[in-house]
Amino acid sequence: MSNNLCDIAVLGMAVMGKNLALNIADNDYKVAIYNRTTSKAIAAAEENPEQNLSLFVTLEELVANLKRPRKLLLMVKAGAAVDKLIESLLPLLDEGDIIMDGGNSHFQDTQRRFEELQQHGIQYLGVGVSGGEEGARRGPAIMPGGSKAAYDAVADIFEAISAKVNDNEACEAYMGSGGAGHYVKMVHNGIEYADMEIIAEIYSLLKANGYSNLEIADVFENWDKGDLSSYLSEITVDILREKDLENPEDDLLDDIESQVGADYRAVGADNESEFLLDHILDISEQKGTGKWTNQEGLELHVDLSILYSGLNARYMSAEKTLRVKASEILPAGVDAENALGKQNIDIEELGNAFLLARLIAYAQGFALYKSASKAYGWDLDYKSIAATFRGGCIIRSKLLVPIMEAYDKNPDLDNLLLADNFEAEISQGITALRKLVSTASLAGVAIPAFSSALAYYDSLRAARSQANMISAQRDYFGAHTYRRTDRDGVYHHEWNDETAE
Ligand code: NBP
Repeated sequence: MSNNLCDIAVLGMAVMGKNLALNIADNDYKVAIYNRTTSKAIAAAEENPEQNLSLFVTLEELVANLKRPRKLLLMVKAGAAVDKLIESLLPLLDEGDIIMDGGNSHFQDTQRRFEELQQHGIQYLGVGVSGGEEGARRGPAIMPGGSKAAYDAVADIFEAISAKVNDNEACEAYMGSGGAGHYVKMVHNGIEYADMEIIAEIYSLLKANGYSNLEIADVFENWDKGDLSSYLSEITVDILREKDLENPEDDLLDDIESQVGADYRAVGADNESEFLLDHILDISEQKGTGKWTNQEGLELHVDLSILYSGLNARYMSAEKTLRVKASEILPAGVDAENALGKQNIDIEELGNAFLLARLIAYAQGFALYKSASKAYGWDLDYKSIAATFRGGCIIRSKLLVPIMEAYDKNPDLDNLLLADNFEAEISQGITALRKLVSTASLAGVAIPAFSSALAYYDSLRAARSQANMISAQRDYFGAHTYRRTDRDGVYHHEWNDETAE
């Protein structure tokens, strides 16, 4: 009888759950599948008859058909659905059974569930999974956190299904206790927002300076052969070369029309273009993990300006009608004739600025890891995080290899930019970054991620900052006190007898 029991259950047969279940089954595990709406689970099983999938209609049947300790991977919508499903499962499980949440849950929810389930003797893992549908099916990056004993019990499955790099190195690793896994995944997404924005800004700047879509694709393709190689650059090349669809889906267009108004939709677009990209509305959506990352930056006092630029750019993009209106009112204040043109762009320098901006985005993300590790007592392993990102996930890039090396040399590095193996990237990139920010500024093209990268860099290298003025102002209007450079202690100065408060 026990030979027929399943190794693991996957609950939730939407895009991610179905593809992960198939991936696990590919690796010779017997997978029990379940979906609240049974028809979707039936469809998943019928579409894949050759796979090692066993469908169960009720949670009772599902649980009864699992090997012990039972292993249940929840792949349902993040939020209330996870709590509801755990609540339904709890009476059916025994001490030592393992629940894993592979969705994009907020790390604090994961921490709470981890602690609550510990009281019931249930082992809990919050599992960050990156790579979208294709990653789930062929090999995602996996970032589990929570019970270490539970991780040890499922590590062989994660290792088998994860993306592999080099000579079969698995892109998965235990990240730490409680919500550590979901935290690592959350910040991954924050870095993803930044990297996407950096690429979009290069596209926008090149386009404004007269480059065609195909020329921009060639630029990214050439960069991708060297140190700038990354998944996001690769897909950018494909996107730039994609021709327009012959039959746009009318129902989708109607939906967008109700958001922004038909008159505004195509303003600024090249309506004659043969390329799909030129017909895509310039409003980008977001699902929340980028926002959570930035909220954590605020909470833990970490400068995430490039990551925040990526998020803000999406918020600003949603203001389409306002932007169209403002474009007619606000002067650019530039001599457009001189400011724009291919002669203003040096592609090699642009590539150097790109690499440095990407490095600074990683530096900000990893600075958040460092603060979080201390604040939440996780003992995060930064080298292992970088290693996990090398395959399967959206931010996989060649730059992760020197990042790993930097943390290998010094696991407690203060800031990635201070690692000596980035001296070349920094010395080649910094002047290029300055020129890029000036060129874009003189052309009136917004490149907030690059501008933030430069401001972060210069703020970081300022041995004496402007904060003495802020402290003086605070003491002036609010008697908030200040410290001195020449002696210890806290001081207040009577700046002006008429000062209120
Ligand atoms: P969705 O996030 O769209 O969730 C749909 C699934 O949740 C369906 O199976 C649905 O069942 C189930 N569900 C809901 Br909604 N409420 C439920 C409840 N109360 N009890 C039981 N099941 C419930 O699915 P997804 O896009 O596959 O993503 C799954 C998770 O993975 C999410 O947390 C997502 O953020 C994360 N993720 C997604 C991606 C991606 O590229 N899509 C990448 C990485 C991570 P039903 O069929 O009965 O409605």
